Amino acid sequence: MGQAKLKLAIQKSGRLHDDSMRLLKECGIDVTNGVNKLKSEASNFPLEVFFLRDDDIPQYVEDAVADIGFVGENVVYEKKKKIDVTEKLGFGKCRLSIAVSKGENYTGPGFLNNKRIATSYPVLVEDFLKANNVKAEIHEISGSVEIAPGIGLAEAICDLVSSGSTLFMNGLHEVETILQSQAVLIKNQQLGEEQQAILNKLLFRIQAVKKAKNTKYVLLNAPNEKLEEIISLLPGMKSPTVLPLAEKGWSSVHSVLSESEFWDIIEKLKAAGAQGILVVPIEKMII
Ligand code: PRT
Ligand code: ZN
Repeated sequence: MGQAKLKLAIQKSGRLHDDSMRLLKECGIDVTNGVNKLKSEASNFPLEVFFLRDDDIPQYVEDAVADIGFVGENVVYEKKKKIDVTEKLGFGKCRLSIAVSKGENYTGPGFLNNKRIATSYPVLVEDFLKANNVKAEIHEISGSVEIAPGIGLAEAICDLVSSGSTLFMNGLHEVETILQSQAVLIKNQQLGEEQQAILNKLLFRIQAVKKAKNTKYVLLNAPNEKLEEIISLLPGMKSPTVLPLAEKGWSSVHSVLSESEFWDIIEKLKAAGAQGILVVPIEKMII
């Protein structure tokens, strides 16, 4: 009997492919990605990777062809398959938004009454319309949704937006966000015990990588008479490390800061007399 393996489905090519492969690599999992390969086995982790179209991933996971998948929440919630969403992965961030021509005076969802909306997300748009008591006609199209108003096919569109430049270039403006989306890990609802154990190991690594991405390691020099004040500014994982410097009256202080509090705290540290502040990335973080 062979060793149990976890089967993971990721996007074959497209916006999520590279980040999915990078995440595996950051988790210390080596997967070769041959051109036109359907699947590949990790050399140092019990994982088999299937390369598929993103739209098909929820179905494959529901059917247990794959145990887990990396896919956008937009696809997960549009497809409404029987799968569980287990972990947000922090990449592939975008939003699903309604947009209308720049000249239109949009006053709220009621504007959409009796209008035509072009989209590749009919299910999510229908949910939005129902929740807002609006009756509109949904035109499902599979690509280049943003040109629909320009060619007279629809008065509004609903599509994914990240920078907003596609909408801008097509003379459209965003009026409602109906979903914030990022890549997530989905899993089959009847995962076997062995597969669940492998998934737990993978999740442990993913969480360590995600935590590290949001955190920085900070080293600074502090005059001893200011040490107490400087230490009180640092949250740290437990308490900061303090080491004496060769120069008398000075210490080196090491600590860990989250990305969000970073700028605020750095300014306060400087004001309190800290010098030679070094901020370095953390590769993995296990707490
Ligand atoms: O072949 P396959 O079916 O696998 O790929 P696909 O063509 O369906 O999907 P792909 O590779 O375009 O996108 C995969 C996933 O990436 C999506 O399901 C989202 O979860 C995520 N994602 C993140 C995006 C975007 N950002 C995004 N900006 N998907 C699409 N876009 C498109 C959008 O549709 C629009 O055309 O980019 C354009 C808008 O971008 P901005 O920057 O101009 O606003
Ligand atoms: Zn797709």
